[in-house]
Amino acid sequence: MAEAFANITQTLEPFRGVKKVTLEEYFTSGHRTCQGCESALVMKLMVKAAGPRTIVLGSTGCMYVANTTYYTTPWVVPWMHTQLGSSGAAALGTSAGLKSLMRKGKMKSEPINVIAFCGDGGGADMGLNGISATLTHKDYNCLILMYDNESYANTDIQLSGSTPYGANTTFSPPGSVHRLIHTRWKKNTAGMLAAGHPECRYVATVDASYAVEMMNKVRKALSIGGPTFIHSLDPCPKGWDYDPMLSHELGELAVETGVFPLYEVEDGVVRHYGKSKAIVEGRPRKPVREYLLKQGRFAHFTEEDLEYFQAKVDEMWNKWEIPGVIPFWKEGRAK
Ligand SMILES: Cc1ncc(C[n+]2csc(CCOP(=O)(O)OP(=O)(O)O)c2C)c(N)n1
Ligand code: SF4
Ligand SMILES: [Mg+2]
Repeated sequence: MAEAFANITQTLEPFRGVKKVTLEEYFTSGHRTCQGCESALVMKLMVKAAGPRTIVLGSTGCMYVANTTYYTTPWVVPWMHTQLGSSGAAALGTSAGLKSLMRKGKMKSEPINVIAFCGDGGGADMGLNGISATLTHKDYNCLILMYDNESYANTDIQLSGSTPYGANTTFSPPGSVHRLIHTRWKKNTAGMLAAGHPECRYVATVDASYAVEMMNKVRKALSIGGPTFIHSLDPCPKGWDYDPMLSHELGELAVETGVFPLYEVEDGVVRHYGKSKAIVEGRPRKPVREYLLKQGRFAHFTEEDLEYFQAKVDEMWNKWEIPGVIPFWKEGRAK
């Protein structure tokens, strides 16, 4: 009997519209994130989508520090902190531990969701090796969700491999001698993980401005079986330097300008979503300046910087093997 649960997941049907979303909350009051923090919303939606029989592991960062002040916590489900860079190990270890305890009959056999989240510093940089290893272990059900606020935010907005080109961070302040200190293009984390892990059945990008779609991708990731990965783009009023009331709008603009494509890769098949799908089918993208110039971290950009940023985003849509996902093109193909 216990063996029967060895790799079975919960059945989590997609929410068919916002009115069908469950009312129960598993991430409630008791945190102290900044006003307008999109990552806090991501936590709330992530665990709402997962439901009560869920364990959440959180790597060091804003979503650990600001969510677990001494004697208070917003988490209603079991939650544990894991070291920065350890989300992969935490996900795999917890999943393996549960499986072992159930097999030995030491706990009731039932499918329990395991979610480990990490920031972009903890996921795209420091913990990339552990996430990669976990995505090769097809016998363990777990989801790693990377909330990407595009900096090491908790330690005062330092540059990460996920920080966009040219952004002003505490490690890359614009100056009179060098206007742009950060001149590297942002890592393509979801595309890289999807392309390189044949045992991983599901990788997706999400944006909490499209909340139902986001929750349904979490539900699919948890119920498909095996290790899965979701990359969430999270506007951060403090790090991106904008009025907190603009979080939702910036999330939409990231998609409408084509800066952050929404897609999933399920069993090797790519599916673009929502406005990203419309862009693939020919809808014009909004100019990236509409997104960038709403944020103080790009206030030092000149026309030349805006044009460069636009050209790089154009390249992603017009030249990549799979628009917004796979960045190669065949030798000899027109550039
Ligand atoms: C091994 C290690 N190095 C450095 C730190 C200090 N530190 C704590 S939180 C943090 C930022 C993490 O950034 P990210 O993963 O992007 O999460 P965010 O703070 O942006 O939410 C850092 C560098 C640490 N806790 N552990
Ligand atoms: S710094 Fe950014 S990610 Fe951290 S709590 Fe504030 S808004 Fe959220
Ligand atoms: Mg971060």
